[in-house]
Amino acid sequence: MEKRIIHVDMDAFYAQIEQRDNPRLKDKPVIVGGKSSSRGVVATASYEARKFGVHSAMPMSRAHQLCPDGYYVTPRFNRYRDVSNTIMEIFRSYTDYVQPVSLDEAYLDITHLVRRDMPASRIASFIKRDVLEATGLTCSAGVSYNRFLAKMASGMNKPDGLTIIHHGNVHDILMPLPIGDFPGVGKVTEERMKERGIHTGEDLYSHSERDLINWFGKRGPKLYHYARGIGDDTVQSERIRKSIGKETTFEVDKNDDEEILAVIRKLAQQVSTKMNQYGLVGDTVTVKIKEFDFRSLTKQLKLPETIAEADEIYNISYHLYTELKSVERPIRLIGVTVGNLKEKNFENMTIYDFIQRKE
Ligand code: TTP
Repeated sequence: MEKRIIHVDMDAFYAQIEQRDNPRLKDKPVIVGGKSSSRGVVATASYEARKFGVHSAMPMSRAHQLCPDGYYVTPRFNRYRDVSNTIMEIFRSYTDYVQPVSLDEAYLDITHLVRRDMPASRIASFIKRDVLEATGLTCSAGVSYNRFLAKMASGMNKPDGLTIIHHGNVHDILMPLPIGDFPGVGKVTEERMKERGIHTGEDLYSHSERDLINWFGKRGPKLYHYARGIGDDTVQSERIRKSIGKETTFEVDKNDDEEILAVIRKLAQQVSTKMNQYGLVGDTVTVKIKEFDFRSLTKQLKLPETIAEADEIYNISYHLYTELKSVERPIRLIGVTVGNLKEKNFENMTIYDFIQRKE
């Protein structure tokens, strides 16, 4: 049966909270971020500030140039965490299938709640109402039959939007879409697409699955499906995650330490990004390898304190890898996992710990 998924995303999350808590900031260009030193970057900007061209991840010094009369605020992560807990509780009062993506964003599977007289869009409007009543904050919701379309929909009418993508409008929405707006198309893939003359959803749509596999490998089928509005519709409702891990299977077995370590570095970065998105830290690191003949080996280290940074995860993984890997035996898979997770104590956090672009 076709699913009904809602993606909820708070509008200019940190900035909206600051405006709510301090009425002087209402309707003003508010920029939440580090100090205007060279390292400071913008975490988020209120919609008023975005009119000046200020946006997330921009250096604060640049923001000051664009918006000299803006109201600059340092982030208060504990405050944001509290609001996050409140909205997640609201979501869970509707359905057990809630998958948080970050502090201010989640997917909800509400398939079982839909009735003829209770369409998914109405449920989404109730959720928006509850969030507003409980927190005084607006969010945007997207409703569709899979996750990527729901997410696309939530971004379409921000702020305070409610957008539905259904079979009747999906084609018209996807065809003109810039290729970089499709999931999984980062800067590098976008460039490779453009070299092939693929600039929009329509260009993507015009190619066969075989072509896309030839050009983009394993991602080919996914891209082919995205252009047709087909995507993953599972909402993972792990309430408490025990571990966060990433692994890579090589197309050809590998035995070169340098190459494998480069992959480990990437995996450590991905794990760290995920942990930061969920606001988690952990104190065990596990490295798994699968040798060419499918023999699986793992090694784990329990640390005296928790970590979440990519470099730390990498350094420990490096040691575990060198202990596991036999010189003579090429491997087909490598994985890095951080376990025994806890919520990060936002008191001790600096903005630099948190600024990480989302996937
Ligand atoms: P987003 O939901 O990506 O964006 P947003 O809340 O700024 O605004 P909107 O969705 O309406 O466009 O991010 C949620 C929060 O995460 C954001 O308020 C601040 C934080 N964040 C960072 O710290 N660094 C970043 O680079 C991004 C994108 C977000």
